Amino acid sequence: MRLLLTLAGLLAMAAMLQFCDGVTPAVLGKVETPVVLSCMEEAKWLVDKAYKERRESIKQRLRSGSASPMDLLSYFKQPVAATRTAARAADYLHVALELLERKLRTLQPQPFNVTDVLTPLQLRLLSMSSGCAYQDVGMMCPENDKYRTITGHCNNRRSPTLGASNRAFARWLPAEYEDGVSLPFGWTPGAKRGGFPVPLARAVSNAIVRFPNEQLTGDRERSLMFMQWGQFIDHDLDFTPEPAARVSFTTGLNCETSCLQQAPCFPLKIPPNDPRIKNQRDCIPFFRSCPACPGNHITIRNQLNALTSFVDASMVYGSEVALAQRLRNQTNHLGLLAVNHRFSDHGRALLPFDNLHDDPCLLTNRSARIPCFLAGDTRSSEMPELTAMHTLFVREHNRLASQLKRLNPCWDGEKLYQEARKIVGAMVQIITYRDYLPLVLGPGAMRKYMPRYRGYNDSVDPRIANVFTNAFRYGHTLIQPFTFRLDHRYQPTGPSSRVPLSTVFFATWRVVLEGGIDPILRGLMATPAKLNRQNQIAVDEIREQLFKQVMRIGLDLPALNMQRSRDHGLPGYNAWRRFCGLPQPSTVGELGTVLKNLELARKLMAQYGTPNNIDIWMGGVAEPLQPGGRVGPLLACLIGTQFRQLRDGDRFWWQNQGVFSAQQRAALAQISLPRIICDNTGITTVSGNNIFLSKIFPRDFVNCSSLPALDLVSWRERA
Ligand code: XRV
Ligand code: BMA
Repeated sequence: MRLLLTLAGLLAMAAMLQFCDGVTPAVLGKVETPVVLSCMEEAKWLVDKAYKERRESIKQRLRSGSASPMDLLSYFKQPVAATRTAARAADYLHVALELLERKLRTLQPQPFNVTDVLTPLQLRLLSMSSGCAYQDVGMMCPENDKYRTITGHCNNRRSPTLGASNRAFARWLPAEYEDGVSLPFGWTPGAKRGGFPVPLARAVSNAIVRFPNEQLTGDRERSLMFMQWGQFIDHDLDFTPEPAARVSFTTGLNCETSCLQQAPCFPLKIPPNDPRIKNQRDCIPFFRSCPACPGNHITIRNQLNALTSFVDASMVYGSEVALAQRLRNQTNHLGLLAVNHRFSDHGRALLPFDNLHDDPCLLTNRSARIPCFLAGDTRSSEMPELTAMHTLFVREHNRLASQLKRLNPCWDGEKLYQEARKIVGAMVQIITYRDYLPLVLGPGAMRKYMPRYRGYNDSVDPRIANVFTNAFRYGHTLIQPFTFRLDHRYQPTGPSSRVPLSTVFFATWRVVLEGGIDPILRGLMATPAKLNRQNQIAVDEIREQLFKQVMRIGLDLPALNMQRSRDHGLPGYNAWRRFCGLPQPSTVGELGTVLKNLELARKLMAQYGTPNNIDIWMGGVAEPLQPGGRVGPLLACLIGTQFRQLRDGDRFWWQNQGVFSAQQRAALAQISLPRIICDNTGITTVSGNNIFLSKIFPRDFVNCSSLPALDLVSWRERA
């Protein structure tokens, strides 16, 4: 019904459009400004209506007890207010442009670019009326700031929004969309990419990623903690929000239950002879990431980073002021983070619970009634190993705040909080750059991409690149199919010592009721990571059964990675090889040489037809590993480049002049992740250095007493 009204409106407005003749379809003509503004009015009405209906319908179903797990997941996908505001402004703008384009298309069937039709003034008007422009005004940065802001604003004084939360990703290469501006490759059936058909992401996953899991190879030189640190710091760097209103704005279709492909849904189609999903009309649900507000004149779709880009422990403290406040203990002046009041872990703190009206964690064990945890990042309950890391760092913050209080009895709660937060941020930086990255990149790429630190450079862009959000998912190749839990002698803890991963997603009850975080941390230290081999890329627990307890169907994480890269308009394998100065294979033989594996090259060519089109995640993880590293040359370049920018473009980098005193830096250089575990758990025997390397108990393990504790004397302030 709505569509008909819209079409009637269209025809009326079409009369106002004048078209130029010309060879360039881009220069269609001028649209009257009132038409542009009426599209914005209509867009706002549609978007608000969709959000409202969504809320109502979930409330209704919650009341009647018929809400599906998917409803709940999507309802709480955007728990933070500024993310919602940023996403809705962009929604207004995109729907308005979509409406305008439809109007024009009825009169002009040839392909054209809607934004080329609008004058700069009209684009500006749209930007203002959507709320997008508002985000850029009134940013004053303090002159003498001792601490990072929660949102990352003002880290870069010349360009205060660089690295701030709820801003668009950086683009290192121009986006590539099927229609040039917004639609992902694979959207239109039969449409080609550079002359070749686009394979189904699930088909690529089936053909290249799938392997008999009994053959899984353990990594002799990496612990499972190496995998876990990757996810933990990824959640410090980026989170891409998805629409909260998961109904198509322009038609009212519900895309959770339906497999129709209509914005914002981009469900993964099922190929013939799928090993698991026999009904080819079924799909794997997929929600396109929220579009970001466009920058000045740039109207090609980009996506939002809800987090601060900096390595600043924002997964502990939050990336928005309101959340950061909620995470603090407000009842006293000790600078503490809030902890759980209902449960403790053998007397030690657990994360506070979130007060979601209803939440996915409850669905993993209906009788246990343990909700999701609240942390600085919304994904803290996704798996118990991740929850253990969040818990560890909240305890470390509170330990540091208490010690600082003892050294400086006059410090108030704010000072204690900020100083402890500053130390925790430095710890995350040190563990990441000293211990973790060298084992990701290997010594060669480490030298190349991470030369010695030479001070803050305000012309380095510290934003997360859109491609990094996909490239860093290389870590999925390290995931074991189980959560491992070990007792104080590093022995399995009985029946629940080795539980399949598919039964731990969102299972906070396993942390609260099955022994706390110590057995999990021991499991991470004393179990090898999975080794990424070219015929053993990712396990079926994440390829067939991801989130199956809380979704209507098990998800395929590798396939989602590929679909996501198309959703984000990321260029293909060879474009990124060129970006990195690496040779670009064009034939199966050349690809075989690059991959050092002709059979794999043949399989990839059978899927994609050309190396150009290989999705970045797939091409990246297919490459042979760097000597001493766990990624190939392409991912080493993308990951190395990103982390260098996060270091050199961070004014609060722990080694930058004036951030810490020389004595404080010397003390900080002694910290280690195993020592943090010693200080905050009941664990007394831990990995020696490097925690990401060692994994055989007792050979690679040491007593806590042999590891230096952080000496805080240089934090004592003279009165
Ligand atoms: C919530 C849970 C999001 C919002 F309020 C509660 C979640 N959530 N948790 C995990 C979503 C996920 C899935 C997910 C998305 C990830 N899990 N691990 N890394 C992830 N990255 C995502 N973007
Ligand atoms: C606060 C309050 C207090 C409690 C304190 C412990 O959040 O809940 O009741 O004593 O934590 O530090």
